[in-house]
Amino acid sequence: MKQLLLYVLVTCAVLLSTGGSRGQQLPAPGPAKKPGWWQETVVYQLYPRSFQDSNGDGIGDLRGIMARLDYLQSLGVGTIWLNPIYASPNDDNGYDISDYRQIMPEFGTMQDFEALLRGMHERGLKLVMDLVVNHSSEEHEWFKQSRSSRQSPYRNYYYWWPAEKGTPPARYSTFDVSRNAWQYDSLTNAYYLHYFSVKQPDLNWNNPALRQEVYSLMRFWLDKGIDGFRMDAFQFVAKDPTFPPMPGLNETNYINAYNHGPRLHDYLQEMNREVLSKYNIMTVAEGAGRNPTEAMLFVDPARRELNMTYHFEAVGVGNTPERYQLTDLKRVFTRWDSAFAQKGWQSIYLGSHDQPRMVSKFGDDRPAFRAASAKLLNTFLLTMRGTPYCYNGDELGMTNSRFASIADYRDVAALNGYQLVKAQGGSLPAYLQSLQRFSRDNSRTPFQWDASTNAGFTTGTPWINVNPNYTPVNRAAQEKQPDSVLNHFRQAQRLRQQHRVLVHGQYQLLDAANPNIYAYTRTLGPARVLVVLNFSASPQSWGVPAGLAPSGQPWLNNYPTLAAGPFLALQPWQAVVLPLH
Ligand code: TEU
Ligand code: CA
Repeated sequence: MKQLLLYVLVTCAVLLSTGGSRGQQLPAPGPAKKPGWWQETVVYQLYPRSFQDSNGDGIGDLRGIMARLDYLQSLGVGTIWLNPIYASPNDDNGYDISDYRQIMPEFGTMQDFEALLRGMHERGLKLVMDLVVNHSSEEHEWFKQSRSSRQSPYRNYYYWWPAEKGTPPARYSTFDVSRNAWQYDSLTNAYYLHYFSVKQPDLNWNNPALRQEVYSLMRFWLDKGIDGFRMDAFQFVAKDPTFPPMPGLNETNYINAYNHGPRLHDYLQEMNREVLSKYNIMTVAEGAGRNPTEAMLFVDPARRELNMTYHFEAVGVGNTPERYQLTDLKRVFTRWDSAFAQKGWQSIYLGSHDQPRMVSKFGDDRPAFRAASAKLLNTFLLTMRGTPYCYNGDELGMTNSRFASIADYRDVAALNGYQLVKAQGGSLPAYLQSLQRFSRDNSRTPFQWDASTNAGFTTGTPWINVNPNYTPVNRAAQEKQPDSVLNHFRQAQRLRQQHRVLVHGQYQLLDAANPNIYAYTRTLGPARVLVVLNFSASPQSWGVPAGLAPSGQPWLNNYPTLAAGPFLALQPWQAVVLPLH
């Protein structure tokens, strides 16, 4: 099982030590400074391929998104992060880019993009684009040139190892069918490096010409008016071009080993000087740093690099064969919060296009508990310090798709993992079972708009099957129910906008050892709130600590009532936000 997990885990779940503060004694917040807009926004991550198809080809597109702008605005979120929409042969759903300045024809045209950006700005929504520059597609013109000859001016845009030097020192790849990150290319008798699939050759950041190309394409989009970048796999971009042997490197530790290569921060500081500092934008690096200390290097304002990062440790807590322990989740979130209490900023998320659905993993997606637990998780995301990220569909409590057959999967990670298990004579049924829990395709199924065919996503055949639970779980039904997951999300998000304490307030964990209840306070000057979350399917009684007397009605409650007193009697998955005296 452990071995199988490795094939399917699609996170950079860095294996972090468990040390660090338990957060009981937190330092006072730093001096008041005008916050950046990116601290006070809520980000909605939108997976364009699965959001809304406008022309019946079964693939979501920009005009589809445009048709849903009023819905996005109705959520109250401030920023939309679009997964890649650039030209791509789609080996890895757009994370393999063949032209950074073109829109993928399946998604639309540059005119469509410009209209979409205008439409968002008119509604007060900001737009953040994915920036995928650890690697390109093998179909990018740079790579075609690079591969054509050892003399090509583009040769050093990528990493090549001449075969006359022998086999290159071992490097592992995340998606490769044999896990080898070196691919032999007979045209020039050399190997090229690919940390991801064989069709995603790694770009050579040691080459200043390549870096200038990246800065130039960043300006291209920023000058169109976009509001920032989510920087894909950025912790991997820095590499020692001599590729020294890495003793002890293996299939489980390579992600850590590749993190934080030489000159990574030189590149970021250069990028900041040349590009980022010239715009009022949001920048977030994916997976940056193996621990909070390393992550701080990216976001310490004095270093002039990025605004925030997001780590994998919390989502990694749920990626275990057994169900996760709430105490682990609390420890991880608390440790990261305390590391950023004085300076820097972080992202808060539980789901993404690389993760299974948050309600299936951290909540309870059985019909009796799905809605309550989804509301609880949204309460959590929207009451933590940091910028919350809502992955599209999580505002409805969409669940894992749990496909039965490999033919239903589309993700290169799942398909190549299957080939690998097969080649090694492993158990394919066991692999399929693990995909039902961990595959990235669980969260990539079409958005569930209504109860019509294909959930209102397309009039054609969807590129990936719709989750069959779309008849009970869809947006149209939830619009009609005042207490739906959707309306609760809107309420929670409004609450965050109204109360700065929920954005900037100091976080203090309570009752750290409680295996069922996640409780914390947020404090900003005189403003103080208590958040109590019952992460279990059974009723729980929780004794309110002395000095934390709630005043008045809950600000937010996912049940109609709360039995309060010296003990809170919490219903299954009940989540309450209580103002304090
Ligand atoms: O992910 C990079 C990353 O390291 C992981 O979270 C990734 O899912 C895992 O290593 C692959 O199993 C980013 C994107 O979010 C992901 O969708 C892309 O597939 C990947 O980069 C390559 O571009
Ligand atoms: Ca389409």
